[in-house]
Amino acid sequence: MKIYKYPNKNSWSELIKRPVIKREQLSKTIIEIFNEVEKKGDQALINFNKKFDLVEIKNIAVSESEINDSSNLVDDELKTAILQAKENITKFHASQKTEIEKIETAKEVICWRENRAIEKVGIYIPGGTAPLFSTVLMLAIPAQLAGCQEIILCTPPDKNGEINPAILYTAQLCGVTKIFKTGGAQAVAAMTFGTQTIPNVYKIFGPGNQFVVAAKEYAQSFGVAIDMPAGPSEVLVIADEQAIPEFCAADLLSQAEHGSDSQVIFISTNEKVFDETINEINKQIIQLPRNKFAQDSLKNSNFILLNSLEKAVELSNFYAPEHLILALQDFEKYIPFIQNAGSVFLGNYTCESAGDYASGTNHTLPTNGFAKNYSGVSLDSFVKKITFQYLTKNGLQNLGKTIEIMAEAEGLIAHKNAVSIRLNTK
Ligand code: HSO
Ligand code: ZN
Repeated sequence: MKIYKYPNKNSWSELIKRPVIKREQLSKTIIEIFNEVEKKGDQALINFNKKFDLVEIKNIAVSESEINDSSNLVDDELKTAILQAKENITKFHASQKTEIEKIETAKEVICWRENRAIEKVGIYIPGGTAPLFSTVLMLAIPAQLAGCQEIILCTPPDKNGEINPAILYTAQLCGVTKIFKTGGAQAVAAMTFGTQTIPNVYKIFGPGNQFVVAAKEYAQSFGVAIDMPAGPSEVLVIADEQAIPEFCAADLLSQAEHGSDSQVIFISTNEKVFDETINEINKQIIQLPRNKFAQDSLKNSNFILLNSLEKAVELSNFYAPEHLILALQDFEKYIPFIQNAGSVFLGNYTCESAGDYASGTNHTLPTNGFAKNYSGVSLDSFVKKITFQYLTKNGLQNLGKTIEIMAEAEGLIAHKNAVSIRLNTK
């Protein structure tokens, strides 16, 4: 970890640097994989399973019986926890529904917007070291609430050709319509073009490795939308004198254990809290099973002592963290000044894990500085908004002159005529 005590403002841009991401650009590999899937469909996916997942699979689609069996393989305590999380995530996302509001912008000129669900969406869930069934909740629940008709899920199989039962259980619980055993760039290609078994989709969601990220970027050139640009997960904690070092350390480590490239930033205005948090990290880290990831990620992480909370918030806005924890006495006072952050956790008892799993907010959030211009996933991510308008003859009479003058000034006489012909004006 790198420690900075009262750094000069000139050095701030150094402090907010993210670890350089090895960008697997739209490389030959991605293009080759897309070509192969477009040409050979399911057979290409079966071949890629052999090559990358070291497993031979006959049916890419997960069967009914595999889905039903998954319920017996998840223990009751975990099922209850998943159900509780589902309830809270559903409540929060359902509250994002908006009423249609018809606005009379001028007399008898009526405009409004209506939501339409994106008909077909795809969720990607990575394989690897942590089975992210919580991400299934975060993506499938709003998709179902929005009314998406087709919600498919792709995830790589393990060496026995199986998918973690908690992922299957959560997927069927949250209305995922079909699940497929395919991962990496080839899964993204399959959702982009469709294969004999996998339907194509209009928008792809979910985290993944560098290949998946590059594949999602490439998918956009075929008219498929994606949730947001991705980067490694990150947290920034701001702590004043009443913050509890044990809690701060635990929160920082909860982010660090995600992966070697995760980034954690700790800012404090109190030297005692600052030093004790660092000591606590060194104590807690040795107990963690994912100690190696946490150690690696801490190498990229910055611990910064500043002399005011105003400066701390300014630096945080500059960094634009995915997660921001305000371990502050007067956190309410600072809320209006938070300009760039994906999701904010207030006070000593609001750990990031609450939002990662079960409080109700979404954990698919903008990373890598994109909190400056992107929101996290919400109900809105699964809908499009269509505008409607209705003008009566009186309405057009009221607005006609304005339109005619503007059209003429742009030299677009056919536009002007569309009004004049209705109103018999010249
Ligand atoms: N912190 C991750 C989400 C997650 N945490 C999933 C645990 N499981 C990105 O927001
Ligand atoms: Zn997490």
